[in-house]
Amino acid sequence: MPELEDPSVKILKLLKNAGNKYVSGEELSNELGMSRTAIWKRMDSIKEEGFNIEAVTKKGYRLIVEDDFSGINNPYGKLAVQSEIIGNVFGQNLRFLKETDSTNTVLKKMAAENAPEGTVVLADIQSAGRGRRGKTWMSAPKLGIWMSILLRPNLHPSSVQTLTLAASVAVMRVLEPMGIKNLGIKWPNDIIINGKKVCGILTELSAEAERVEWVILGIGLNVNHLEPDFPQDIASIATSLRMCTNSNIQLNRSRIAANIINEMEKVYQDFLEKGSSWVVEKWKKRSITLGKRVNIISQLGSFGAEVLDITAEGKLIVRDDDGTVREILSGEISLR
Ligand code: BTX
Repeated sequence: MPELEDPSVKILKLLKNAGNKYVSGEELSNELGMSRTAIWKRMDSIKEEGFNIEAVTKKGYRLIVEDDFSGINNPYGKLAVQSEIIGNVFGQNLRFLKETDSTNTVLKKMAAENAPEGTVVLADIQSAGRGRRGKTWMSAPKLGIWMSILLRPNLHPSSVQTLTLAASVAVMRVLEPMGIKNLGIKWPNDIIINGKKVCGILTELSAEAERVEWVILGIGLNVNHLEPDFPQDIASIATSLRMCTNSNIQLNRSRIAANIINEMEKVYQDFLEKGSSWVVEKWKKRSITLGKRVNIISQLGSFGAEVLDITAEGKLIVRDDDGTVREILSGEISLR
């Protein structure tokens, strides 16, 4: 069951909706069914997160919003993210950590303690971000979105790869309206801009033989990095949204994170209703891998091949240089 909406989130939503106008204490008190003193106390938690709220006698409260898409006056925190959530499930239970080792590790523990579907963990600083197969995910402090989402689908473990594809489709839907050129998905889960990785997805699961217990989608998105913010060894292969939008101001991580949570809820619902083939179709439209000649490192070894298609389970169908057609479940590919 989703948790009840935090009154501070509701207040923040009402203030945001009012734009630059004042909302009276009475109006807030009626909307929330709380006393005016209780409302006044809630304002502190909102201010603590970095929001600038003006209180004027006889007029009420007003949220002072600076430039809409700049990060400077757009705090990054639990209330900031939750006030942009539109669905009923994903992100209702949200833990925002100033600092942690890995959001996936935190959420795994919560999953074992019965956290509900749609639980989200976000961290501003992630000291030990993990990639696939023991690799490291560089999580520059305070610059990216380091987020994990918990799912409890009633699925066979073999369908989980499709959820990874679904997550990359959800992230793409958030980035597409930002006007970024040369944006696409590289199999299975890298989001690439101009040949460089902007987002990686790490899917972890716990399952019995026939049924999944939980799936964690770990999403790492480089947002406000400038080139020097990447360590030397990945600077040539990594990029950020800010670098690709040529923005001289910081992008609003709270809104982008919430948009991803919102899109993930929609894509997940569609996947459950319409099935894997629906996700795969959406994924294919955005793929930069299909039809390409690639080098593959997989459980079948390293070889060159041409990518023919992808199955409903998310396996890549390739024709190797000897002409043999093979299916690859997991691995690394690089475009030739
Ligand atoms: P991956 O195995 O596909 O990618 C890891 C590889 O990507 C690294 O070996 C390195 O070459 C490159 N890389 C490392 N950091 C970055 C970066 N910031 N930007 C671009 N390229 C990079 C991808 O694994 C899965 C990443 C998931 C990260 C999220 S963050 C929230 C959650 N918590 C956690 O510990 N992991 C996930």
